[in-house]
Amino acid sequence: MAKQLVYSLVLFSVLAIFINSCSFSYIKGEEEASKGQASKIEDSQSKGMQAPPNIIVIFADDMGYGDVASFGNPSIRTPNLDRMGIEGQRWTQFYSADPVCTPSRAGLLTGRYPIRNGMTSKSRGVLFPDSDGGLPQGEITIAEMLKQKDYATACIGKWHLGHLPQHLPTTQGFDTYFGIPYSNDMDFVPGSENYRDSVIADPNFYPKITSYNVPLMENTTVIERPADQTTITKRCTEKAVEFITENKDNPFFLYLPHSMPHIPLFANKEFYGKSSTGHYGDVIEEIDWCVGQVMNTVEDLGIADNTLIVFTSDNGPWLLFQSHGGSAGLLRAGKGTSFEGGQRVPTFFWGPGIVKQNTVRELGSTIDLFHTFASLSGCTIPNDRKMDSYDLSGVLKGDDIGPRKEFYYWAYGELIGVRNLTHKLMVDKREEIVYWKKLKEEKPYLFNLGVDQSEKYNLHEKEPEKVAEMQAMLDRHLVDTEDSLPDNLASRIKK
Ligand SMILES: [Ca+2]
Repeated sequence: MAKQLVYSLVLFSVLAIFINSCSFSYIKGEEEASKGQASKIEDSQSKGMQAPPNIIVIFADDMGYGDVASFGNPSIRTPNLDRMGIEGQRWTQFYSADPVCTPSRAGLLTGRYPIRNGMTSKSRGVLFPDSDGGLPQGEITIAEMLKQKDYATACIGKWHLGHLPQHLPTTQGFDTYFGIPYSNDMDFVPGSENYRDSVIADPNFYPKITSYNVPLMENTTVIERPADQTTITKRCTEKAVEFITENKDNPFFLYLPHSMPHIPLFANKEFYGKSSTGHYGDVIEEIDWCVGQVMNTVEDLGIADNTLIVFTSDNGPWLLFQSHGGSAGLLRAGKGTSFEGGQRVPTFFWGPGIVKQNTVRELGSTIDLFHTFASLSGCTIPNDRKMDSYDLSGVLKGDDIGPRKEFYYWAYGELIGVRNLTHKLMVDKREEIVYWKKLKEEKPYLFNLGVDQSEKYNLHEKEPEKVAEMQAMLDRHLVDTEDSLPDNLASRIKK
């Protein structure tokens, strides 16, 4: 018995020494790793690694794929946008998150399909002045994400994610806000001229500012009503230049969503009547001027090497307004539809120290800006929710091929279609111009976008296996979005 006790004690001591030495070496390993990390940080500091990059997103409203010279427009002059593509990257297969304003913006800012945050609806396409909803506070925007690295943040332009105080940009991570809180055609004054009828009667029709009683806001205060829309692009540009200049010494995020070229079209007097393509051309040329002002400012301040500028559009052209509605170029249909013209948008990335010159034919989406900016800035993306965002930074730097291999087309709270690298399946049909009218054809469309960019040839009958494969993708995505937030667009302010 005593022998057994001594034996057990010896065994216990040996075991204890062994365990102790293991944990010691484990702790030592950790210490060495942390020493290594510290020396890496010191190395990067001594090598003068750059601070997180400044990020600027210029977001047009209803600007089509075919409205930029380097995307094929033969008449509109867009030298600054074209320069972004020549020196940086022009993306030919880049998608807005949705074919209409509000959901598109929700997708861009949160890195999630708008269905996930309840920002697409079967009953109302977008938010209106009588809406009481907005982007839920629980959503994390790019501006909030970048606060991990103390970015200064500003939203300058059209918000359209809720105009009530509890939904304004200043509640969603933006330090400051200047612009109009919803679309520039809202608050229509009864008795004013009907825009569409007027344009059809006379393409040179010029609207009155007073026909739209839209407020102009600074932070949470209305400073002008109706907003003088003839100077809206100019004033937003001036505010943008001011913000960039004030923050040249610290990382900043500027979100610059112009309210143009959404109708009613207004251009500043320096641009009005100056293009060869009517009011629409005037407006695009003014937006291009804005792009030039922003690029010149970062160059003049000496911060171009650590600044990324992105230009894209929230959805395709509003074809309902004919010559005031822009062009999707070779793509089919426009705003409101899930054809390519509705969501494939002209997109550029520019930043001499970040972006490697290229024409990029990979898939990308405004939804991917979230993850891309997180990666470039060293911020983390949320891990407590489903994200749909891909990191495009490797493509921007010229190191990687595109990580996005599929894109889902949502509209009006419904899943309309999906594309992969070559094919696209659309299971819901709507009229191409009057896009809110559903068509009663039962057979879906299958297009091979690899060879048929204009979606002319329906392969549904010819390729049933491909239809089944892509239908399975839609089915899986529907299951994956079953836990989405409820509709945040439908409810109205009670009167
Ligand atoms: Ca829009």
